[in-house]
Amino acid sequence: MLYPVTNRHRTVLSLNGIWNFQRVANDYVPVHPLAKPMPIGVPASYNELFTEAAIRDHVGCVCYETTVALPVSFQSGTTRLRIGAAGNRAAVYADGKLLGKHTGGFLPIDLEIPVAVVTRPNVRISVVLDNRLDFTTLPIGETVMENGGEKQRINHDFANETGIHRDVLLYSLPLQPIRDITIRTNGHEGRSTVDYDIDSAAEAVRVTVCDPQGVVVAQGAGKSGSLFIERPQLWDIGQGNLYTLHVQTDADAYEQRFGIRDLEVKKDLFLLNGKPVRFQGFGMHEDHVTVGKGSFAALNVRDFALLRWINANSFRTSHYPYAEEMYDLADRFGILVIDEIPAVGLNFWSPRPVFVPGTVDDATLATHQAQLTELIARDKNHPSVVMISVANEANCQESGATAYFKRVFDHARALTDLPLMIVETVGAEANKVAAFADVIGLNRYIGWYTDFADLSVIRDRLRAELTEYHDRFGKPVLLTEFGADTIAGLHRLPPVAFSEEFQVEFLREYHDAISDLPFVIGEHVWNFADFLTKQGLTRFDGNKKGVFTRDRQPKMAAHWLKEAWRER
Ligand code: BDP
Repeated sequence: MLYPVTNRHRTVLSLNGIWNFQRVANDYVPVHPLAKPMPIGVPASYNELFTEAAIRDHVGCVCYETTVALPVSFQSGTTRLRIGAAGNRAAVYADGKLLGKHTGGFLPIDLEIPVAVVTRPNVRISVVLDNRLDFTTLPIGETVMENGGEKQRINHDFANETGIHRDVLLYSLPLQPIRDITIRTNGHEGRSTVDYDIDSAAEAVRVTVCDPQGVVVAQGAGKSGSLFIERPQLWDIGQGNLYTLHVQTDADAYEQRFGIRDLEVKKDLFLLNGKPVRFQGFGMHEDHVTVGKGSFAALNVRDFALLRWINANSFRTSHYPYAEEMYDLADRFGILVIDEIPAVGLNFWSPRPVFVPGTVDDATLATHQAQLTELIARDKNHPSVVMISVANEANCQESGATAYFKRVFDHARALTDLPLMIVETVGAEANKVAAFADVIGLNRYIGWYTDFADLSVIRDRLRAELTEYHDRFGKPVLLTEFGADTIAGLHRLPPVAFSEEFQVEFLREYHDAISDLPFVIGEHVWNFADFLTKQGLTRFDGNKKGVFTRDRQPKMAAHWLKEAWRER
């Protein structure tokens, strides 16, 4: 699926801005315009925009609505509507008639608008969103009746914010469009191969490759083929060298960026262009004050400015695919991305096991596989995406997890050559799944959730647990999470838990403990920034493990990390 662009053959219209909004019944169909709408900003989560707790905590459906007059020029081809993400389930209507439905709040909804609709002078677009989670959604969750109303039982540590979270774009395609482009490269310094595959309605396809400076370096013809590039400028950490494949037919044109790089997991190492990578960075969240999970170019630029300032080289899109614009920036800056799908919360549903019929079963698996398919199709041409994470902290000790994850990994491997990771929390001995992965991610909170505030136990226990994973599975291990909640501005000497001083000591203990373990390929601090969660006794206005505050200002730990990561 190609990202919408404007060029001589294609036009994009943004529908971002003020829409109408209303909470609606769960069986609502927008036959008529909303009766009592209030204005709302798109994109953004609705939860933090208003003053009423009832809106913030609403469980069930809401409707977003806008009216658009389409230009006559849209009538000559195909018109599509694309919402970067909205969820958790979405149903999109034009003048009350269903255009299509989508499940999953973190991947695009892309629907064709019928000609009969495009030719009308005005079209009322309605987007009905349902935020209720169940065992067929990802993340999984439960909606239960409690105190006379529907309540969400969520099992992941970020707020289930809802809304139209990413850009809403109407775009036109020519009658014979280029539908998709797939590029695969291997990046050797002498000579590189660029294999391309183009799905085009028009037969005669011409391709040209320009190097990062815009100089033509290869040309070809046909819907698929291989091009050779001498002495390529490799895409690498901090080197966002981007080539462009210009695809041209008589009816359409598209410019697809790509990078030339080589990835390999070999024994204990993760190799990029033949060199071992030491990941240093964060698990992040798409989460900002007021706009919640809404994606904005300026906020994304700020996050990258901070990532670069702190000398991070990578991040994991915990716990769901991010807006595509984030990957574009990662491509440009040479930042490595571990692309995670929203398979989170598949754990701790005690006392009952999770991987059993009626809980996480074939219906969940179908969603899991479908989202992997959509994610890989969306992100396949981004050089920054170097690994796919298929789940976070699932109950991998359960016997039912083996068959489930075998099918998850088989599915992903059939679609991508990228290394696959699973992020674990269970101990190595009990783990029945990690053998399927190329890289094992391990989350650890020694000295926080266990042996609270005792820093002395971290070093030996962490080293032992990482070593056990390596000994048992013989794979590289990435420390994917470690962190301590920290209230910005709270200073204590000697350090106490929740103070900025404690966070520095805590992170330093982990950082030092792994520094000489050759099979540990890096560390991702939890979390880049403070973020909103559901309310809870252990959550003081959200999760405070950020090294930046929610409004992206540094805590002491950020200054320490900047120095620690400078040396490498
Ligand atoms: C880990 C989860 C992460 C949480 C973190 C925490 O993977 O989503 O936010 O714990 O408790 O288990 O801070």
